[in-house]
Amino acid sequence: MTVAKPSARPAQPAAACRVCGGTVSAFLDLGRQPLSDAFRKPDETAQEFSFPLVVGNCRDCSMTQLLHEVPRERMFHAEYPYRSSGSTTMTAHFTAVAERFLAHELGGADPFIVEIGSNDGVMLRTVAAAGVRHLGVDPSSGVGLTAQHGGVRVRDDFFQESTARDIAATEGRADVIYAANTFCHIPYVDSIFAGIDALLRPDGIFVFEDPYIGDILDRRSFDQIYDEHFYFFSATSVRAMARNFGFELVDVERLEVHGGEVRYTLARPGRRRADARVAALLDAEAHRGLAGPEPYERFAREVYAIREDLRTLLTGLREQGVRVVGYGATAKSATVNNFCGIGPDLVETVYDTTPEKQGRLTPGTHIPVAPMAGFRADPAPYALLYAWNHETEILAKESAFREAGGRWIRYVPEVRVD
Ligand code: JHZ
Ligand code: SAH
Ligand code: ZN
Repeated sequence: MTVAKPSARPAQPAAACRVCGGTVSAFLDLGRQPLSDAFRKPDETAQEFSFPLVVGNCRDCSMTQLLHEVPRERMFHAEYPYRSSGSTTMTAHFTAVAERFLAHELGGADPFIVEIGSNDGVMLRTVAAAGVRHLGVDPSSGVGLTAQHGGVRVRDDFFQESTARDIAATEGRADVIYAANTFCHIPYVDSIFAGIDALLRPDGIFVFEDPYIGDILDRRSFDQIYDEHFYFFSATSVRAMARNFGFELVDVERLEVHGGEVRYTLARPGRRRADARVAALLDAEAHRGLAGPEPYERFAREVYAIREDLRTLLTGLREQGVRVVGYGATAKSATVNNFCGIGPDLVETVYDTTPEKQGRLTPGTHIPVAPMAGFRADPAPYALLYAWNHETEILAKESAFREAGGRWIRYVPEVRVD
């Protein structure tokens, strides 16, 4: 399998910023990549879709973003396989989010919560159980059906200005609009903000949580970069974006989930007092130079070193005839496998609990995905932990693997075996 040269300059060095129209300067080219959540059946022979995965940073508003956009219908559709409830940690996280909204954010007589990207209903089912008016908006109708079975109301649609206007006209305005791991997936922010403006009550809040660029740089988690993740937010870039569209950043909370995220709260100007955490994070970002090119260029060098080390480790094990399997067929793993050239010759099987991924092949490099039972029934001496963001949960339930002499391979923040 061929891999791009470490010295490769991005095929396209610059593009126009999707937020401010300024100049996005590329800092890392991860090569041509498949759709990260397109797990094909073994007998599907049609040419796989691929696109150039290049990431850059806007010189003007400092928003980190992809240079190429994948059409949204290719990614999010009836067969979209990701299920938010596949992790008990994430399920507990979203139950707590819902409980907080229910306890603190619902002022009026007939409160209304809207979620963008409600997936299988992991957050809204707690709201539904409390009997509070709500609506999830999600174009992936397969996961939406699961949400509906859990008592959640879902509109099978992409959220955008027209959707928001229609909801406001038929159901009234919302107290809270929430989006977890979804806003960073949507390039067309102008339409999103116009929709938020149409749908949010005057004192309402727009809350979103997404991977934090500061953590991605610190943890070298280059696998957060894939088709679905269009933006990589910081307090600096989110504040500039919010201002540009008539909103104010009033809170930021660091979260440990998914390898480090920030929850941002936006309100209409003057409606909420900004928490001191906003200024503190802005200061910290200025201090570490997040607006300049240096941290991104260093990150790109570190990512090439990880690829080198991971390939050396895996090819060495193959030469010794040692078996390696993968744990968690994550969307993130598409970037790792395709950037590092990891196919079934280096990782024989990837185990995953998601029925919609099992019996299929990983995108691009075609490693078979199998049900988790096989991980225990036919243990390999090495397991590559693709779902490293769920490490605490996974290591707790897989303690037998380590006790039997099995070893975990990690690739962020560096390649490590233990
Ligand atoms: P996980 C997806 O990313 C795509 P992925 C998306 N773009 C995004 O931002 C995040 O989700 C939110 C499996 N698993 O959460 C389930 C086990 O097999 O890291 C999943 O297939 N056993 C919307 O896919 C995968 O691993 C387990 O014990 O990178 C985890 O995927 C656990 C905990 C998970 O997100
Ligand atoms: N909020 C969940 C789901 C994240 S998966 C969680 O944090 O785990 C991202 C979801 O966003 C998918 O279900 C996808 O179908 C949905 N999505 C993508 N683009 C969207 C858009 N424009 N409007 C609404 N939902 C969208
Ligand atoms: Zn910009």
